[in-house]
Amino acid sequence: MKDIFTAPFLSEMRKTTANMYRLGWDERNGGNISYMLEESEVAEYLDLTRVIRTIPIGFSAPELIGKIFIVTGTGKYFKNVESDPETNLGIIRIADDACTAELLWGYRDGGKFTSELPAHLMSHMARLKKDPENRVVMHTHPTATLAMTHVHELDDKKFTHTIWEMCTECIVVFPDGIGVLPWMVCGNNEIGIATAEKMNDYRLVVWGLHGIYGAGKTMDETFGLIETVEKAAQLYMMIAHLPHKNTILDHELVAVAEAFGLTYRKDFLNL
Ligand code: 2HA
Ligand code: ZN
Repeated sequence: MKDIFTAPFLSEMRKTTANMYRLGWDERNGGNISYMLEESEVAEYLDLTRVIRTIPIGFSAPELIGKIFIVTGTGKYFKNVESDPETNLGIIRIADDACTAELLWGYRDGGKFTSELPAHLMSHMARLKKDPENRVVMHTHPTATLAMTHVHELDDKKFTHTIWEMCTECIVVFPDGIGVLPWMVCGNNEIGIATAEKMNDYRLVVWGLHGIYGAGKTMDETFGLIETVEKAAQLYMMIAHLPHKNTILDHELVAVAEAFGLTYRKDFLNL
């Protein structure tokens, strides 16, 4: 059996959480990541018949029975994942009853997975229906994106349109747009269901006055989606209060989307 501290998926979690912390997106225990792993890759490092303990997940995830995830811990700080992954992360498998997580590694201090597990697993279920290769769900509190939710209408079309207008790359990176939820209480099944509903249409879901969710095939792709929204939101917060001399016009957004051969939300433009 190989040493789990050499596993590529563990080093991806360590590097990504450290990077996000340094960007100032994940203050204190803010943010959480779940990353679906192949059974065969985990079996190189862990005895999959050895369950440390079981933890109820509080809802039923039948489509995820047997699936294995590495997940950040509740109350844990992204700042500390790099130096102590075994306390701040856990590897869980969804048990045959669909409502229990079997802990295979981690949460060494008796902890458990993020309070946002419902939004994560429900989002995984929604995205896997659209893209069987989806692996990552990431939640974070990027500063400008959050600032923008204070001053911009919380509407899928209007929010996406403003972000697309900020820089040419945006429509190329997320031609499917951004879903936006109003302020809601976090950490429960209700916000999980609302997030997953948006994930039927989008890989990005903004939580008004809270943060953002991204979903993708790899850690890089998912991080890149959120990073691009955050860059555009930074631009918006720099220019929103200034007289606008130039913008990317809707027919120009069409030209970009068509030049790149994208399937995009044409209904989000005012043509
Ligand atoms: O885990 O970000 O939404 C802390 C949070 C809750
Ligand atoms: Zn949060």
